[in-house]
Amino acid sequence: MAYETIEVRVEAEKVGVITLNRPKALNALNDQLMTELGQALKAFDADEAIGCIILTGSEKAFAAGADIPAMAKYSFVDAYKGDYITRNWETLRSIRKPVIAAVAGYALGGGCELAMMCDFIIAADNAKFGQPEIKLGVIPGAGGTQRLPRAVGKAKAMDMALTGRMMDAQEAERASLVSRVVPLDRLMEEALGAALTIAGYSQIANMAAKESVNRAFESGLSDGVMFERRLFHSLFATQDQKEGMDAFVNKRSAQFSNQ
Ligand code: CO8
Repeated sequence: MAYETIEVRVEAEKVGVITLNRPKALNALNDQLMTELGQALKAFDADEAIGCIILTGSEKAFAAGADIPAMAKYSFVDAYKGDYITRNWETLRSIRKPVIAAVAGYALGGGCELAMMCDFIIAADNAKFGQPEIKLGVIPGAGGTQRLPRAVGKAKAMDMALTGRMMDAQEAERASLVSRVVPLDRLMEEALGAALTIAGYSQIANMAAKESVNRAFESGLSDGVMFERRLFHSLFATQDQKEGMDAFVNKRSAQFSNQ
């Protein structure tokens, strides 16, 4: 499919890479971009060959937020009834394969929220995260006030949401917003390495792991542990479990069939 605001490619026949591509607007997330991103994510999710997806931007900006000029004139009725700002944003949440955010430069407002909706974030050392919506007279609208405190705790989340200040990559790693920080010129290599590792595992186990970790944010400990246990038990019905354990026992590398 031909896209105008994103670029899509496949690496090593098993990793789908989506690059946000509105360089003149620092990858500001307008309706067209979010629609195209949703289409590309769904296509990779449905592609049997793809085991992991990377979402990235440019060296200067992952995304500088929702498109401010596009939403500046909206009334409440436009925003609420037309849903121009928020539609398509939930698509990322529905993707079952692992999605890694490879973030360089600015990840602000909706850009920070988009990164947090991915399964984990690998940051370049020039990455800057922030929820500066307060400066525009609004607040985060794609989960920032909910996901940020879950990632970094109340104090830093309040600090970010109320002052609008940016957090650099080192602070983001200390605060557990990102899983790793790497030099800018190694960002894609590192993200691809992680994605290839994941894509080499059973897609079913990957989906189950993702579902179960996400459950930790939706349930109490006992319910979450029970959810995990049921998924764990159910994986014994897969060929991949037989293959993975047989490979270990026989000291060979596993070849998963995603069955
Ligand atoms: N929207 C549209 N265009 C943008 C945006 C944006 N968010 N950010 C930057 N641009 C454009 C600039 O207007 C500029 O365009 P032009 O050259 O035509 O003037 C170009 O990108 C380059 O930007 P700057 O010249 O400002 O570059 P600097 O390096 O000087 O500054 C900054 C970079 C610090 C990133 C600065 O551009 C900035 O502060 N941008 C706005 C950041 C921001 O406030 N983001 C939050 C937006 S609101 C939001 O995201 C709400 C999310 C709600 C999601 C709801 C869905 C559910």
